[in-house]
Amino acid sequence: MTIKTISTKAFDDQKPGTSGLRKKTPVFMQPNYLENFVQSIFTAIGGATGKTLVLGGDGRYFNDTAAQTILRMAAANGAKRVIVGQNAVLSTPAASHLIRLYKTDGGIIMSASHNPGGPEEDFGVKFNMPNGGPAPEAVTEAMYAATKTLTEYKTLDTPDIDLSAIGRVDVGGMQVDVVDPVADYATLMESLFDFGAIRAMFTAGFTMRFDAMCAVTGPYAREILENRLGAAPGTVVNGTPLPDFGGMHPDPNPTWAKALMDEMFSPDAPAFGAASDGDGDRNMVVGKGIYVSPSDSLAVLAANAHLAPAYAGGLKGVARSMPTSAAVDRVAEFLGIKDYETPTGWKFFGNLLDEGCVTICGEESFGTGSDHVREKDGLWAVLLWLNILAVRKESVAEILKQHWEKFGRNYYSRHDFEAIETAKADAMMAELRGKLDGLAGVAFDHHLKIAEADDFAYTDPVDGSLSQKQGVRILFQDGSRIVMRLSGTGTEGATLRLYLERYAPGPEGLDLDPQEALRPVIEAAHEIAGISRHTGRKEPDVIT
Ligand code: G16
Repeated sequence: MTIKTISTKAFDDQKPGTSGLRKKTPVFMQPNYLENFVQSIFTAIGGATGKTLVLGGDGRYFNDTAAQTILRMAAANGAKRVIVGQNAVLSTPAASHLIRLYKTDGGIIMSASHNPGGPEEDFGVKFNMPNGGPAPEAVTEAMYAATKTLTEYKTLDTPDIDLSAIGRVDVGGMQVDVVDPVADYATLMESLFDFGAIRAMFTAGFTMRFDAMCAVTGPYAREILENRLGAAPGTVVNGTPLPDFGGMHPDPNPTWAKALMDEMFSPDAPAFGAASDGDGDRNMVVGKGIYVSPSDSLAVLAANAHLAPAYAGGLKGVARSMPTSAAVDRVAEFLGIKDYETPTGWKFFGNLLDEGCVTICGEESFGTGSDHVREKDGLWAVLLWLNILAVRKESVAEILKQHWEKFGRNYYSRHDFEAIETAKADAMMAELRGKLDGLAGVAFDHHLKIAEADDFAYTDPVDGSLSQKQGVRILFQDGSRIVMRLSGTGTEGATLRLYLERYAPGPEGLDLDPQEALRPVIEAAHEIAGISRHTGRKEPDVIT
């Protein structure tokens, strides 16, 4: 086994987005593309020499080949040990847990999350820090800087490593530990929740459906829900991970998890439904005949978390991304705990969790999690819901109804306009930013009047770092809100995300259709931003 130093040329498009570097798979498969980025990760973290890392991915196409490349490079760069999931598979929350459990120097996760997988679809790579969380902006900027000046990378001349068998192998002096991807994570979940109460609920006939969308969560969900908690065999569907996710778009929302939605709105729906995404960090929750928006799910979880053993002592605080609805703010106010508003991206929660400022975090993009790891965690959210249902012995619909009666309802929706020509999307955002200063006082139909408008900037309360241009906010006098930003996870053109919110204090008007309740806000957004004038689009591609 000899270390080889390979000459390479820098690529100019390796700037990490909201969550690592995501590109079309053929882009990642170009000679040296993955290698350049991995070498740049090592540069950004001060080299790999003597380090212990975790490695795993969501099993999508190219996951296995990329894992071999990364292991060779880690060995050639002097890493001491790599803990890798069997067959190079780990869900993102499980990887975060392993990084923390084994006190490693971080980990590399191969995933493009909720984006489709396959030879012509998407692939991605991100680095998580020793705290288990996604690299903060300062580190991703350092990676990007390294990609621009890179001239060579190191690799090891060695055959493929057998990652199918659990155990230890030596690769050029580096220890490779192949571990069961599920075991440690399942044990962690068992330590957080009242498995006895949930098991008793299933024994008493409680029914649920979990759609793993042919992605990484299948084996985790089968082990935890069916084996450990006694849910009926077949509760988990699409439970076998496939390299192309069986052609599914593993994004758990009403559009892409349509089969689950149809089942949950059918006459013989189970009591509870959930879906997870490509790498297992997102979740969608549905009750019998009722969809739970991610922002509402966060609020309900925060209000009821004390019913689960891990959170029985109360929450230190909560955090949500700026575009997420303010529903959780009302819960925080009621509980008398602090509530933080961060930019989009789980990485912004890391410092707050590490400093013990918050216990639970969430995002409108189907992400919820707690301080048990430093990633959002799809199955965790499902288990917390199950724990709450087991204790309250009420349906999802009853719990939501009571929540809205107590706190009022933040009607909320996100409209996505996908694959817009980048130049057109940029022009629209530039025009919008240019007129923000003059928007206060502008009035629309239905008594909507703008109170203020700005471009969200965030100063991290822990390390003082400043993140600017994180999304345009238009705030109305009645508490309604429009947020617009371009996605940082897409791989094709630009995706405009339009976030819409309106608060209904109740007791009247709590059970409207969200799109109807939001109509005046939607119309105002189109008028202000000129979406169809700029993009030619009138209707969104996805509504969540
Ligand atoms: C990632 C981030 C999330 C973020 C989401 C949407 O999720 O981890 O924090 O909310 O992207 O980002 P954007 O609106 O920029 O597309 P995931 O599940 O893709 O890793």
